[in-house]
Amino acid sequence: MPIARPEPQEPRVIAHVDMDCFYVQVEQRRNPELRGLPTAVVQYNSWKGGGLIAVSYEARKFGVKRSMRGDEAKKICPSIQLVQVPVAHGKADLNIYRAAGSEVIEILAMRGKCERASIDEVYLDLTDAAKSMLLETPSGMLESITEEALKSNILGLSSDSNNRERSLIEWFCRTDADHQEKLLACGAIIVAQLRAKVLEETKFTCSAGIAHNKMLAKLASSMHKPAQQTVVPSSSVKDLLASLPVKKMKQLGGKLGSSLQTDLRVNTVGDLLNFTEPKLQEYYGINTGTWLWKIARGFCGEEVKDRLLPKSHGCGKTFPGPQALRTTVSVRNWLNQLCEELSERLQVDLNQNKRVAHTLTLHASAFKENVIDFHWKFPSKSCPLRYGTLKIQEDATKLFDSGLHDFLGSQNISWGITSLSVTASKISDIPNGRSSILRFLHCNDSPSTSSEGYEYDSLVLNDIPLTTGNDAHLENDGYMISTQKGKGCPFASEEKVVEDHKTIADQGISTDINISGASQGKMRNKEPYSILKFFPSRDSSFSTRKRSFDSLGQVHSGCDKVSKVNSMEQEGTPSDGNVQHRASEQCDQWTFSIADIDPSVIDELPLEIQKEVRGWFHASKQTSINRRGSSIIHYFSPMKKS
Ligand code: DCP
Ligand code: CA
Ligand code: CA
Repeated sequence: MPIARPEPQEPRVIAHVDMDCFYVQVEQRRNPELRGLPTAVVQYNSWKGGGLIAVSYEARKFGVKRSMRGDEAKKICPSIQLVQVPVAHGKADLNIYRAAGSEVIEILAMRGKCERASIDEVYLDLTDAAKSMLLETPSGMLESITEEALKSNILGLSSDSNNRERSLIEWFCRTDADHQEKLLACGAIIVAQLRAKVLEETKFTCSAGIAHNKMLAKLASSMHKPAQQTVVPSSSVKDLLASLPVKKMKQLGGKLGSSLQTDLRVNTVGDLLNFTEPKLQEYYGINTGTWLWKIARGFCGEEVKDRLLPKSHGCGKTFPGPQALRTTVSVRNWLNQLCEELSERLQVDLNQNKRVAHTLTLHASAFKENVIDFHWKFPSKSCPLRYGTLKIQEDATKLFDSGLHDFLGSQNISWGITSLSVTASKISDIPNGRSSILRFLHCNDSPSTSSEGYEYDSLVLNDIPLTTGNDAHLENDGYMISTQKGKGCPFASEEKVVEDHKTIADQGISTDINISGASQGKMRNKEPYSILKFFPSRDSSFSTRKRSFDSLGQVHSGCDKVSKVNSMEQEGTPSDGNVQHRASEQCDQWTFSIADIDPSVIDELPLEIQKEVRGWFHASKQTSINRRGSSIIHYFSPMKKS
């Protein structure tokens, strides 16, 4: 449910930038011969020419739409060029599009706080940049107004094509406008500059909305496309919302919007003005009521977050109609493929960005054979995320089994799975100490791959209860290709293109990270920068071919299912929370305990590592305290399944 945020003290200047027909532009840049031609990108699927996922503006003129299949598009636009999405792991591989999105973000982030909102969208907070511009050019900003800025669409500004440029210049240079609106004009100039830079450096066009908050900026960015920008002065907000269908508003596309329409006869956002705040609260609760009251007035206090990287990673696929998976073997096969891709992306994120994901979630859609039971959904399941393809596969399988068990209850009937996805969320930076140590665990010359140097195979977040979908709400900024169910789609097996930006609503979990690494990767007999060589060991077999790196073994048994998942991790780990380095069975065994570290050695270590090793000591103490029963987990009984 949406929640109202407090309004900012000072007016903000916010932009929302969205790439035009993004995947098409990426493909056109790869193959410039496609430029200017009606083009569409199609899903990996040969049935009826594949489902269209991105359509160029040239093709849109012929009436080609995203919901169509390639064959259908060819009928209405015979010259259309269809480009297939690249494929990996038997499904769409979106890496080239993600990378292209990152190129754009790098440029857009140059002028202010930047939040990556989806594969092709960002929010920018340009307040400071706009203030600086206004300070530098207080009276009349003519010299900074670019040609691109003069193409802006200013909501509420009446102008015909003959005097358009003149009225825009006047609007930008008004001396009688209040401070807030002057800042907005500066924001529009900055966004025009940024868009021009994006075009120059990446060859991509984008569209943007510029307003005083995220909600209005987002609404505006899609109003004039492609390659245009729209400004929302405060004076135009009322008219904009008066005619805006509720369903077009973010967060009102679903049940809440439908309820407004049917229960309150609210069809446009402006219609909400007929209700007092207490009335809306009476219908929808305090938070949502206030939020509705505020959006009716164009208020939105949500801040632009400083985040250039995705909030989560998800991989999914749909199996419509006869493609439904009906055996655990087939589900496992697909889960393994999805997990493999997820694991690769997590590894890249870890290597490149030093970020770790903490929660693994499995979502599925299912049906029961010959049972019409639309209410009983396959529950989404989450557990702590352990790094390493095999571990992710293993855990995802357990989550699936658990979900299937709940889904079927005591019924012993046939079932089918029509979509599967695995998502890694709750991503955070590795704390400084650990990120520093990573440099010592990797070869300097191979920062990005797992084939050389050490790998963190398993990062486990303990203490997270296994949650069901009821708790793990998914805010979907991503896309799901329609499965065309009712249309009879015999061979279609389309990917659920799960975007990078799904969020699992906060489950109120915060805990320590348990980094452990029972290796399973390729060989790591290089040990050039290992911190381990700084420490004495009971067993001096430092020539061991393969080492794992366990730390802070804070394992608990507070929740039955979690402990099941964790138990795989715990096997062989010390119960006293010592740092222990444990080689796998086939390797030379050697162990290492914190107790073995001579504290005087620490001062001789590089500073970054000193900090981390001291953290181990600290954690070791903490752990022993926790083991005596003081951990917060002891106050809670294991989660009951609903
Ligand atoms: N996408 C997808 N499946 C969907 C919707 C979108 O795979 N159902 C992909 C392809 C799009 C990209 O995400 O190119 C961005 O989606 P947008 O909704 O922003 O649409 P476009 O960028 O293609 O077009 P527009 O110019 O309307 O923004
Ligand atoms: Ca777009
Ligand atoms: Ca978009």
